[in-house]
Parts: sequence; C-alpha cells; structure tokens
Amino acid sequence: MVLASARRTFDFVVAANRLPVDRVVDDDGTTRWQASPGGLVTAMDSVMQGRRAAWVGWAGVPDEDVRPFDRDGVRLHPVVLTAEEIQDYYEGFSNETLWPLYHDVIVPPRYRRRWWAAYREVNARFAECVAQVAARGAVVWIHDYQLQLVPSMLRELRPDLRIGWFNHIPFPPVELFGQLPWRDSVLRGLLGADFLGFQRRNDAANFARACQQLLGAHTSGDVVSWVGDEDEPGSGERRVRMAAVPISIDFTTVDELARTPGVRRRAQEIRASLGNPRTVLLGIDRLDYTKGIRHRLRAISEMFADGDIATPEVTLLQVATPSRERVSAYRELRSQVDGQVGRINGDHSTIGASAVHYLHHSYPKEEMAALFLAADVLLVTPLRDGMNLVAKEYVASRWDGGGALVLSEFTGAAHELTQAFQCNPHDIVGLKQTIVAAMSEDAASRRKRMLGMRRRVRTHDVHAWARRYLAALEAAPDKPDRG
Ligand code: GDG
Repeated sequence: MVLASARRTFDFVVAANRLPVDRVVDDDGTTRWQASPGGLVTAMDSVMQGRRAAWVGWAGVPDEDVRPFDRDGVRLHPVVLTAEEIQDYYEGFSNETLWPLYHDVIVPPRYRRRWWAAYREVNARFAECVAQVAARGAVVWIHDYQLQLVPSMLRELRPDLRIGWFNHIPFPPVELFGQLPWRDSVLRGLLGADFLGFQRRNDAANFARACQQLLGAHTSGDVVSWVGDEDEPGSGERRVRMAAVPISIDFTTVDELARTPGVRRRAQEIRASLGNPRTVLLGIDRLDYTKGIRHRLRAISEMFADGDIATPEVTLLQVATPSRERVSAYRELRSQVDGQVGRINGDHSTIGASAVHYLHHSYPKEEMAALFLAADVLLVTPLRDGMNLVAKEYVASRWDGGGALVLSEFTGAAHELTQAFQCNPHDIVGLKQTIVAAMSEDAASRRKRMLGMRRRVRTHDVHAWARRYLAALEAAPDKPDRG
C-alpha cells in the first residue's frame, strides 16, 4: 500500500487522460498554462468547488516532468508520458484499437502487443499517481476509455478509496468487444471500480453481458458480482454497480452566451456573408469517421442533384474541427471529405453562391454560438456517438425557439432529444427525406419541438449529471476497505 500521508493529499481526485489546461507560448517566448475549454472541465468545476480536489492527467507536452501546480483552487498533478508512449498508449491503443472497436468497428481496429504493453504501463502510472495524492477514504472519479485498467490497479494500491469510472464513448456489444485479445484484462480492470457509469442503458447492458460471457460473472439488476483470480489485481469477491448516467452541458452558460448582443449580431453577419439564403444547413463536428460526415455529404449531394435544394436559397456550412491528424484513418477521412466537398461545389455552386462552405478550423465558443443561432437546421448524423454534446449545445443556444435538429438514432443524445428529427444516416433516402421534413416544417411545430428539447437539457444539465454520478458512486454496494 502506498502511504499518502507524507505529502499533501486530497478528498476528491479526478483522473483523465488530459489535464484541463494547455501550455501556450506567448509572443515574447514565455510559457503559461491556459484553461482548456470543455464540458468535462465545467462539470468537474461544479463538483470540485469547496473540496480539497486534485486532477491527475497528462499535461499535453511529451517527455517533460512538469511539477504539480494549483489552478483555481485545484491541484493539477501531471503524469509524464514519453513521445513513444504517446504514440503507443494514446495514438495506438486508445485511438487505433479501442476507439474504432467501441464505435462499431466503422474502421478496422488494429491489435498490436506493443501498444497494449504501453497502455498497461501508462495506466499503472496513473494509478500510482492517484494513490499518492488521494487522502484516506477519498472519492476518485476516473474518466474514459484511455484509463480502463486504473480502477483495479488503484484498488490494489488503495482499498480504502471510493472509485468510480465513467465511459464517455459507447461500450460495444460482446460480439465486437470479444475481438479484443486483452478483453478479460480490460473487464477485470474496470471491475476494480465501485461504480461504472455509461452514457446509455445499452452500454451498461453490453458491459454486463461481456462480464457474464467472458468472465462468468453474475449480474442481478444493476450489480455485477464477480470473484477475481487470486493472482490478478482486484481479486476477491466484488460487487460493482453500473448504470446509465448520460452526460450533459452547462445549459445556462450556453443559453446566456447565445443571448448576448455580440453573438446575435455575429449570427446575422454570418447569414449575410453566406448571401442571406432562405435556409442555412449546419454541421459542426470533430473531423472523425464516427460523425457520419461522409453520409451527410452524400445526402446533400443527391439533394442538390435531385433538385430538392438549390443555391442560392440553400447552403450547407460544414465546420470540421481538426482532430487526431497523426492517425492514418483521420488523414484518409480528411482527403475523402475534401474530395466530396470539391465535387459538390464543382457540380452545384454558382458564381457567388457555394453549395457547401467547408471550414477545417476550430473556433472560439462565441463563434460556435453564433453559428448555432445562424443555422436553420443542424445536421448531427453520427454512425455511433456516446452522447454528442453539439446537439445539446445547439438546443441550449436556441433561446429564440427557432431552428430544427436532425439527429442520428445512433447517438446517446437521441435517447433524450426525442423531439428531434431522428434519422438513420446509413439510409440515404430516409436521411434526405428527414432533412426535407426538418427544412419545411411550419414555424409553430418547430418551436414546440425546440422548446421541448430545451426543457430536457435545462433540467438535465451537466451539474445535475455530476451530482447524479457522485450520488450513485456513494451508494455503491461494497463498502471501501478502511482497515
Ligand atoms: C466524446 C464522445 C460525448 C467542437 N469543435 C469546436 C468545439 N467543439 C466542442 C463542441 C462540444 C465538443 O467539442 C465535442 O463534443 P461531442 O460530444 O460532440 O464529441 P466528442 O469530441 O467525440 O466527445 C461524445 C463526449 O465525449 C462527452 O462525453 O458526448 O459522444 O465521443 O462541446 O462544442 N469547441 C470550440 N471550437 C470548436 O471549433 N470552442
């Protein structure tokens, strides 16, 4: 057991792949840490306030041993990763093995033993770091697929802790998960937690089935009971609770930002610079093959070709935020999307009126809010997505009750935003019909849908999510072993 008493320890510890800060270099060459915007940071802020809290994660700079530092009352504990570990643990095992495997094998996952070895090693380092900073009996909240072995590794070091894990992405059916050569180790790694949170009920059910079939675990209601092998970390009888706790956004902050005069003015400017079309269709995604951007462009291309839509009355504004550019599947996707956009514009743009405005950039949140306000229809068409926060941010931005949302059935958000125009992005005919329906619905019905969705996101915001998660963790069946 690691004794934590010699150094400063914390009652609440978050572990995530990344720390909530980015290092920026100013013009004069000085470096500083800047808060990285994101839903997780906001959610954790709301539960860290008033507690002795620490965050364990990679600082985003390879090979550098950054000393722990305080930020807004939270102690940030960097975990050092070498450039090779970033390639093998992060780009390799996390993004080329687990990410495609957990998203319905949209591209083939790659199974490499060297990547797995690095994943184990880095997970062990995270577990050791948390074990050192957590106070006796502390609550530890571990995030996401990059850290699935940390729960049992940490329990081995510190049985006194209350350990939770939350999966931001889907958990696949056992028929796909079973491909993973190290599947049993991953399940055992997770079963070191007291509570496992998932985005959807189906994800929790998939996990339970994997435990039954691959480990011979017993499940009853929302509890998995399992007796570990003696020589494995996390051995002994354990009862682990699992449930769907769908993540959300900070509704009030997004809503208030979208109401500011600057954002409203900017939304009008955006429409004007597009030539004030009758209908602005919008897509905003990380450039990721899970987001269904190619399917969306295929539907749009056919709609222009069929005469369902035409410039200058209708245009698609597609923002694709650069992502994982060192992974080959992402480079390939980028060139496919470039090609599709080029063809659509070549075939259907007219002088002064582009069919598709394609922007491969990221934008400040004020600009995102203005884009949401400027759009008549937001197209969210993932082939698989844990939740999809963009859909919820759109709804929260539409304080005017305007706008329509086309939303893929394969997102976690579809289970909550039932008034959206739901679609199956694989069914191009159906997708085209759904987009036409969303464009042509009368204003009163649209407004009714939007107000219903706003109510849902307002009452189920990110603060409610964090509270719900922590209450479930506290109520987990096994009591920590505090000697
Ligand atoms: C994973 C899961 C799950 C995007 N471009 C810009 C920008 N963004 C922001 C969006 C939104 C976030 O990034 C993206 O969140 P999503 O949920 O849409 O998707 P993933 O990145 O795949 O997130 C997902 C999520 O984790 C949370 O659990 O919902 O299913 O895959 O907040 O607004 N923000 C700014 N500029 C951009 O250009 N400022």
